[in-house]
Amino acid sequence: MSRQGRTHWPFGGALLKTRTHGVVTRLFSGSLMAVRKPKIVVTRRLPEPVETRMRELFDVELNAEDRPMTAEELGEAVSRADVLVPTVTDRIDARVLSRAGPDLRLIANFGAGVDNIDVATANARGITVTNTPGVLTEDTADMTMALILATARRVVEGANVVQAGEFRGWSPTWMMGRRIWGKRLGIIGMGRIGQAVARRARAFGLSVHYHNRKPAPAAVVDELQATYWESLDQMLARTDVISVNCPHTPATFHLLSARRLKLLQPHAIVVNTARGEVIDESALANMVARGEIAGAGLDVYENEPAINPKLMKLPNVVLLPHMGSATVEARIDMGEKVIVNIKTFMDGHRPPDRVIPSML
Ligand code: 8YV
Repeated sequence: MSRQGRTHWPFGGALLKTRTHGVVTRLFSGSLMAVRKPKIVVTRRLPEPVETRMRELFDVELNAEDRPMTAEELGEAVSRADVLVPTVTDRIDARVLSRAGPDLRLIANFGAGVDNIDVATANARGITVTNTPGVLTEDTADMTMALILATARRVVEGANVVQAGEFRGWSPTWMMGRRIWGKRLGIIGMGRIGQAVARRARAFGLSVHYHNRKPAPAAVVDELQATYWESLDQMLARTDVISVNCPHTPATFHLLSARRLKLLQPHAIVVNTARGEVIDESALANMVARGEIAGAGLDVYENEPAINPKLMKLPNVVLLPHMGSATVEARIDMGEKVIVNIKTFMDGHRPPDRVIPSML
């Protein structure tokens, strides 16, 4: 759709157009006559310092109630905003985007994953999309290790026994889990988070194996002593712990399909802190229930917040409520990134975290 005749935004020096309605924004040879603060709609509650800064910088609509918006409300939001700040809980699909108003030029996602946004449709409508990579890497990797340890060593099961007042004393054969030291970790997706998981895993005595679209840079391979498996099938059959760390894209949907899960050894455990859609959740639940896979540690689910009821009944799974990046530090840094992306875009520059279709 042509954007001619629309307010041109970001504001780019001499190229600026004058708005004929509302607040006038115009620069002449760098001199500011009047600046309209951009209208930002934020779909969820963000950490307080982030909201405070947004209030100072922008004409911002915040969501004090923190209630996820309906598709209808998202449609209304894009029809009146210059910038939308959504999160993983908002589905910004072609239908929502069809209601985008003439001023919507940027979707600054609060989150690294952008599978909640139809980026191709947004771009085709002249809307830039940004995300927040890099600042949640270490925390998500920590949570991955926490799930590996908790699943292999039955941490939640043990804690539940104590909390229920059922600890009757030590026994040589009680609460035995599986050692992780000396085992093989198979990482699916060797991006920032995959590498951060590998670094931690090495310190825990695991050897690092990975499957990726292409081999990691030589320096990374050297540092992590990582073995590349071009064939995911072969890696699955030869590793003890599988960690999903790739984004959800059309190519990775059900990458761990029922067929591939069957390649795992029965003592293997599967951990996922990336996106639920990468695993066939129902097949995983059935196989763990039948003892064909030893256990699973999951932070994400195919149909969040719904979780396959079968999984909820199994003692050898650890289930977390999508909290991989839930540290005060990461969430403030993510907000800071959103602000930098918006500000840079407004200033007429390419925002640092622009998502381009070839990344997906
Ligand atoms: C975020 C995440 O909490 O950034 C991501 O991709 O999965 C999470 O850690 C969430 O996406 C926020 O929108």
